[in-house]
Amino acid sequence: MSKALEGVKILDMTHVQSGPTCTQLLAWFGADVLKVERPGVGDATRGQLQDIPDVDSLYFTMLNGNKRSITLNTKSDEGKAIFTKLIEHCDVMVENFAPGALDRMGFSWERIQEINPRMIYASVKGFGPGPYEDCKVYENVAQCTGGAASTTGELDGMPLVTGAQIGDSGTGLHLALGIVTALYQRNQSGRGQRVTCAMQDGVLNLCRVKLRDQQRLTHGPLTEYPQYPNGEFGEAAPRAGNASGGGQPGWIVKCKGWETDPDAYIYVIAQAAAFEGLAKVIGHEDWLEDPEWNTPKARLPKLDHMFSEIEKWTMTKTKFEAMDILNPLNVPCGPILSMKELAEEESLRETGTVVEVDHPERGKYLTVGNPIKLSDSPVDVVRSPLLGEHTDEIMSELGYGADEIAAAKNNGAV
Ligand code: CAO
Repeated sequence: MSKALEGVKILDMTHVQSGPTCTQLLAWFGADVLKVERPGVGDATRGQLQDIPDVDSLYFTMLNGNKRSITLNTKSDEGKAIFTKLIEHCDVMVENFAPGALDRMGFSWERIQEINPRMIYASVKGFGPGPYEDCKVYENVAQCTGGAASTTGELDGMPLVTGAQIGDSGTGLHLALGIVTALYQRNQSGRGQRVTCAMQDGVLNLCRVKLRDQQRLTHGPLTEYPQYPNGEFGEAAPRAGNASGGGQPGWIVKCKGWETDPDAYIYVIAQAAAFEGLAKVIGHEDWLEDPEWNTPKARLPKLDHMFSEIEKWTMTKTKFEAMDILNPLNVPCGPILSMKELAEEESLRETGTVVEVDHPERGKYLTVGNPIKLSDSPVDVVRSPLLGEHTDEIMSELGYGADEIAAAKNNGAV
């Protein structure tokens, strides 16, 4: 069966996380991704957080599957000539260098268009045009500058970053959408275009509901926040602990074993439609007749007490038992699953969301496969390439003969 992006060639100049997540997704959809890396060095993540000495790290291998690697010094004259050929040869170029790095190499957007007017040139930067446009940015900086940190954390605690890589992988996802959209438009226009995603913008997009709340705040307190009605609201949308934020009261409560297992918790949403079943199962049938409890409005000022009563019940069950009992009652809930549990979860293996691949130097490792499932475009998750593994192969596809490849190696261009 063919794949959705078969025939699309990607010149992948990305490194670290944000760019590589984008190009890995495109590779899973069938694009031929040529990862360009500095000779002898490669993507810095190959050597970061190494768990096995001198073997490509999981940081690298889990972000660079299904790609081919060519080493190329794009700052040498010979390297620039080869790079120019790559620009002619490819449909899309993706990069996430510090601002201005490609211009400094001599490849401005204007120059790229001269070489290949059909080229789609996609970039991730920390910030869009404005006061911070020249700054280098990593994940947590984006979480802080995009609004996630100020709205995450305990009510009276400091701002918190989240383990979900919304700055890097989130922006990579945004960029991938921009690229396929530009490819679609190119079918009609015949022209390439510039696609840019700023990490600050990507995080803010994912925090859209918090900007919603910021504006609601000017019209009165946010009644679904735990600060209401007993606490105080300041001028900005506050942190809300584990409150659900969607107008349905929700919280994380302890389950059996919480004293020793840091993940023995479950998230429970006490929405009105399922309240009767929930009240009965936790032994609070009395709430159903009591005007102090039997409407969402009456419960709102005492959600703390309500969740502590729910918790008394969940503490008598494991998180999975609680899930099995609450789900048939239509109570939305979810156990706090650890990475260990997710890695071992059979159903995720069956859907290809968690995949085991074999690497010639590290052996078997787990990776997260493609979370986006297309019925007509199957995904085969393939291990990441070794540094420069496909240099010869790609050079010959560009038309270089064996002697020219050997010469390029001798002078350090590849
Ligand atoms: N041949 C020759 N030179 C190369 C090369 C190659 N194949 N590949 C990269 N280089 C050069 C670049 O041209 C750059 O040189 P100059 O500084 O002379 O222009 C240099 O290597 C380093 O690139 P960099 O500045 O991007 O790398 P860094 O480690 O200093 O910064 C990062 C890393 C991520 C902070 C920065 O790239 C950045 O801000 N990127 C945009 C935002 C982003 O994607 N951040 C997410 C990263 S994941 O958390």
